[in-house]
Amino acid sequence: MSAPVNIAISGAAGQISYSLIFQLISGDLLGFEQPINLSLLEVPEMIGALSGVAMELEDCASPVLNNVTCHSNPEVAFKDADLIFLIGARPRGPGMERKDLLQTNAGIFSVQGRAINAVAKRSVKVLIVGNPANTNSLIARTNAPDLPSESFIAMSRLDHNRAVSLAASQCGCNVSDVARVIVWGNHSATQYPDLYHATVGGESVLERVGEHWFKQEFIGTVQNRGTEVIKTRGKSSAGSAAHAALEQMRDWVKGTPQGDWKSMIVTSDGSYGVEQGLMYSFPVQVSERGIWSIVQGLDINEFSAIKIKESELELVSEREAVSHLIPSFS
Ligand code: NAX
Repeated sequence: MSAPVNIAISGAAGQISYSLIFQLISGDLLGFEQPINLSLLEVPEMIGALSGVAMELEDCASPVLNNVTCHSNPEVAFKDADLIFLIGARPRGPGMERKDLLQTNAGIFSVQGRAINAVAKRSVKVLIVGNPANTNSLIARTNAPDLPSESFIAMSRLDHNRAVSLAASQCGCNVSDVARVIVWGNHSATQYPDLYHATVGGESVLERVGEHWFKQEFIGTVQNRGTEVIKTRGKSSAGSAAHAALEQMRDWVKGTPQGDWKSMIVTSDGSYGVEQGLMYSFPVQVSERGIWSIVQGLDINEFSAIKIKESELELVSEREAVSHLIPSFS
């Protein structure tokens, strides 16, 4: 067996982590042959509950799990981490707007960005899940100036999966037949799920589903899916979010499928006119060596250009609201 990979998780006693952690020790991220060390981070008042999760992990007797430790200090939790899931944040409850979350969560991610900068491996990969994910990842990234900006990405995979699932259902096909869906922008109601490049069995999805359904049904349904889950379940998405986090990290480590791309929130290099430095969801391909790049050269029509800009402007205003926590904008 190879040396264990160090995986750190913040918000480890929360509902998303409770689903994610058990997938990790089943080998779903790195394979059953790859041992892992889990370093779990929580706020001090949740350390008791977190110890209960650690007990359950031990009770799984998983050969994948080499070691599990619980922490309330990020500088200890992130020490020598290879992979980090930043999930810990205050979740959105019924009737709560994302803007209310912005200020509450911004402070957490500046502290954690500095801790990662100080103690994680220089090759660390950090996936931000906690909302507002784009702006939290901007704060974490800019507070880690000694690490490459490529080391920080945030999760739009749940939105991407929702879009793929809805498109497949409308086409009457399996999700594996649908490729090249894009979710642009912010993980918020301004996100733009785009089917103009999507294919089903190699043919245009839009030709199958029609532009009217795409514009009148599809976009709004994907944008509001998180809110609908909260209304229906009484809690925000957890199992699907954990599944998406695992898939996004796995694609980042092992590469995206040939001929397809996935939506990921990454640092903008100015592609498609999005302001450089913003954390924005783009179509992204990842090489087998784990290097991501934004897919270039896609035709953007006027309808898409307006939507892409709208989400960019929302992110600019989020950035302004937390500018005191951002050492630089690039
Ligand atoms: P929970 O409230 O169940 O768990 C969050 C956990 O984070 C709590 O146990 C809390 O004690 C802990 N925490 C808070 N501050 C912390 C800190 N400074 N350090 C370490 N731990 C800390 O929320 P859960 O449902 O697990 O959701 C977690 C986050 O994911 C929320 O911000 C939520 O909005 C976000 N989501 C993001 C999604 C995305 O697509 N990017 C989708 C799902 C989800 O809504």
